[in-house]
Amino acid sequence: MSSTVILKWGGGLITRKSNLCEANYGVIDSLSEICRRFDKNLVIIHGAGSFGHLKAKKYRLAEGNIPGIDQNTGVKEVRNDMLELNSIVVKSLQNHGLSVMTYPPHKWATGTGPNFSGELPIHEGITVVYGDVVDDSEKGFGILSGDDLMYRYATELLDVERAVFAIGGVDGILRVPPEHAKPEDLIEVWSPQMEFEGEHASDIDVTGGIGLKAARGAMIAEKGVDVLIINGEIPERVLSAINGQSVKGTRIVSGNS
Ligand code: IP8
Repeated sequence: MSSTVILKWGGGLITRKSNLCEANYGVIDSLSEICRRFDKNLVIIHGAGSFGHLKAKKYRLAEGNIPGIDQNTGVKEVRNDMLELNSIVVKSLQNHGLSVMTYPPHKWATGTGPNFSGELPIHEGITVVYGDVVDDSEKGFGILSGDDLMYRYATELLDVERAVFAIGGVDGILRVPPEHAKPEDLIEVWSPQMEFEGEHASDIDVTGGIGLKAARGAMIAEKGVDVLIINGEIPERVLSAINGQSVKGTRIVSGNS
């Protein structure tokens, strides 16, 4: 049986983050092309970018049900927008000849954070899931981040070789915010004891930005799985990372290793 790589396609990588529901088709196709070039099983978990965060912020969906505010429209719209982004991703992979099955999380997962409930669906070939608006028994609904799905897939499937977070705009975790960063500010090996001034666009993002990826990455590394954060705009890096070859980026270690 071939092994499995868990790969995040960050929302800021596959969409234009500040323009509502604008996909970055060029990047999506280049990532699909990479996925054709090896024979491992793959779980692709894509983020939301401008198909999720802008409206989720507007309707305050991450806070759950707020009495007196009509959030139903927001829940429906964000679920539909995410289905649209998901179908762009799936079509691109299929156009590259890949066997893909997608499982919208609002149909099988409940609750938010790393301990959400639901049996992880899996397909022999490429499994696609994504950050979504899910039902929640206490809050009514909430936002389940793709980073929490990364944690669960990377630690619960039996044959996981590594987990790779491909993100947009940066080469990995930087010591300072990207606009001030020099090449030497890339942290090549990061553990939770190390501080960094990660940028979190909280005016746009309803989940945790790079900080959440680092935190979930450390939880994955703790279970003995290799974790990398890399720049997904450079397709060759994604290929090297998937194949376990040395690549520019940040390797996350648990701090106990
Ligand atoms: O971009 C967020 O998922 P993420 C999902 O993976 C929504 O954190 C709908 C905002």
